[in-house]
Amino acid sequence: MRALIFSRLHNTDLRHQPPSTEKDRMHNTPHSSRNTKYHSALQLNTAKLVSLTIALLTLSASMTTPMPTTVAAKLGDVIAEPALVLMEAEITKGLEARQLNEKFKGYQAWAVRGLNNTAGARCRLGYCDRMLRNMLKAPADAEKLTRQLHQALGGSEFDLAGALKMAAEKLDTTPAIAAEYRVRSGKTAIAAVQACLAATSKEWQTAIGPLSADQVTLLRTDLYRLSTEAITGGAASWPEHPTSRRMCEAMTQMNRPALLAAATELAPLTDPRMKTALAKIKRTGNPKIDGATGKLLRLIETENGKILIGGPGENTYDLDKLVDVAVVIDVAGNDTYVEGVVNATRPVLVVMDLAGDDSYKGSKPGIQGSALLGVSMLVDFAGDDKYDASDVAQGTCLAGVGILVDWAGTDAYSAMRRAQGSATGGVGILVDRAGDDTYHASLYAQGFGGPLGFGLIEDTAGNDHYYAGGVNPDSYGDTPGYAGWSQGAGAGPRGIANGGIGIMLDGDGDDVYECDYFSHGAGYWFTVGLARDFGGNDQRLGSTINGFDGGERGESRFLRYGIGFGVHYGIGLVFDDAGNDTYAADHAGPAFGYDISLGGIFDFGGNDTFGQTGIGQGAAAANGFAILFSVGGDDDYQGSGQANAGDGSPGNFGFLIDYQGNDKYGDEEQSDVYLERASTTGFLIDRSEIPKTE
Ligand SMILES: [Ca+2]
Ligand SMILES: [Ca+2]
Ligand SMILES: [Ca+2]
Ligand SMILES: [Ca+2]
Repeated sequence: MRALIFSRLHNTDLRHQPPSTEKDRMHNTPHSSRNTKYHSALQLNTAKLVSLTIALLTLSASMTTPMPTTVAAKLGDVIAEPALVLMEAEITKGLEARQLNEKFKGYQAWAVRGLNNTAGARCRLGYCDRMLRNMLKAPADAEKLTRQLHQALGGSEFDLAGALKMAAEKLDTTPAIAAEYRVRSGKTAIAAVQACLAATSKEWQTAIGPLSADQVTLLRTDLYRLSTEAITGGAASWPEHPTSRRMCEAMTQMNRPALLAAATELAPLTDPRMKTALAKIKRTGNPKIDGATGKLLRLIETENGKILIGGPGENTYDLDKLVDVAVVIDVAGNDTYVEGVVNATRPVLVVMDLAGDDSYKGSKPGIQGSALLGVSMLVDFAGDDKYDASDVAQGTCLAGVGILVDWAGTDAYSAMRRAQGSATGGVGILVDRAGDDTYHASLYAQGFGGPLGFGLIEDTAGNDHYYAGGVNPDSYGDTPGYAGWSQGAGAGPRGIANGGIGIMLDGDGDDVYECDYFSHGAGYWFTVGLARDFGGNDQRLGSTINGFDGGERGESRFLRYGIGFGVHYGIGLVFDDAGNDTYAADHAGPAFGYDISLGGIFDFGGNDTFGQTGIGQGAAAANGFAILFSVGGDDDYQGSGQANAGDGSPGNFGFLIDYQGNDKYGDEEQSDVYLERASTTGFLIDRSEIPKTE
């Protein structure tokens, strides 16, 4: 079966499809005038419509969740959840009305069969499996997960342990219980740091305990090389499949409860109360150590490495010269941190900077709260900071744990491949709680989940700018562009292993997203990718605009597979809770499903614009499922082909569902059309009101 899937996928690639799907569209109503829901209902005037109306009335009456009349929602927990209940019912009733229920069940059953026949595939995660088995329920499930993660990491009570608990569950393991420390003085804070370091070191040894010496060597020598360094093209898989598979098997064998516990044991160090207590530390003696410049306060020996505490002036820490230092705490000043990898002799590294505008720089893989076979955390509590790195950086892991928490300031993050909340074989998290920040990376970044990975970026506030792509040429001969694989993207290296979970969360602020192929609410190969923006007017611009270095692009601008798409057993979803937003992709998105996958966009308010595309806007192909759902506002659906889903077996299902507002569709206005047949199994449902609840 696995082999069958492979050959089928290769033979039905999108490149053989015409860029426009206009021809498949079947209009049942004239569009020359803007019609009210009831006016257009009269125009349809068919028996089917009567049954649909009855079905909807039944749906409205059966709703028990109250639907607020206003669609303004800042945190997403007001309207998102009940709106998705309505949406699911709308889809179900729509399928029923056209007697497509059995066909849709057949589609879902096909997916289940595919999953059953490949059960036990390398690095399969239960969460991805369940989402693919219940595609109709998947949006509601993802909405809840993203909301709860955002509340944990972006709420007033920062709760990293809570987020790690959710990550543990999604990685099919039991969550660890976070230790609690009462810290008031510098002394109790140092004791807590020491205890956290000891506990994490112990859990890490347990995590790699099941690995043979050969497996450890394999991961150390080949994991970065094959998963990252060698990826210079389209990036859908890794080279040297037999070796790559052995590495994925080794990551599977790691003790995952201990791996997650290693992360959880560090969570108390991200607490601002820890910062307050550590800031009270006074100088003892005149400590000196090779690799650190500037005045130092203390150097403490522990069984798990030294704890170095730097002073309030300017310091430079050459972290890889500080070979036996496991923890650096700097109380203030504008400091410079160079490199900082973990390795066999220093498997755990923690950097805590309490104040100042700091510079973090280096070029080795695995720095700035990132780990290649180990555990690393960077917490920066204040200041405008600059993070410059190359691969595997800024809250990223390759078989391990990588966490970066930045509490404040206008920060700039720049890296290349695997960065900014990117995880393979563990947990990779980047949290930035405030400021107008910029994120720049080329591949597998900004909330990326590879095999057995839970990768997450949470930016709580500020007007932020995200850039992902611009370096790797894409793998398609017929369209220009770059590979991106970022911004709430899950992906499995095809032919090697299933993908993980990639999540991008952004709270307040007007944000700009630039991304290249396979990005932004993106799912590819037995995986889940989620991107959610909770507030502000956001622009999803499509492909990156400038070249990676800021200069002119080599390739023309084009985004293929982007902004809420699933492909080859993938779930890729975008949620946006408020604001006037734009969604742009050139082909296979926005909101596109392809080959036993679900792609979707769920927008809960504002006047939104969905750019013209070759295929997208609730469109599906090669047996896919797509949903574009928008509540409130006057939306502009540019181009044609909305909700396009041609005939097929087991089937394509496309939905564009719009509630409220005066909306524009393509070059013809057809706002408030109650229901239109967009294509054989494509539904365009536009209601002037949110269905009433009783
Ligand atoms: Ca300092
Ligand atoms: Ca700082
Ligand atoms: Ca910031
Ligand atoms: Ca928005």
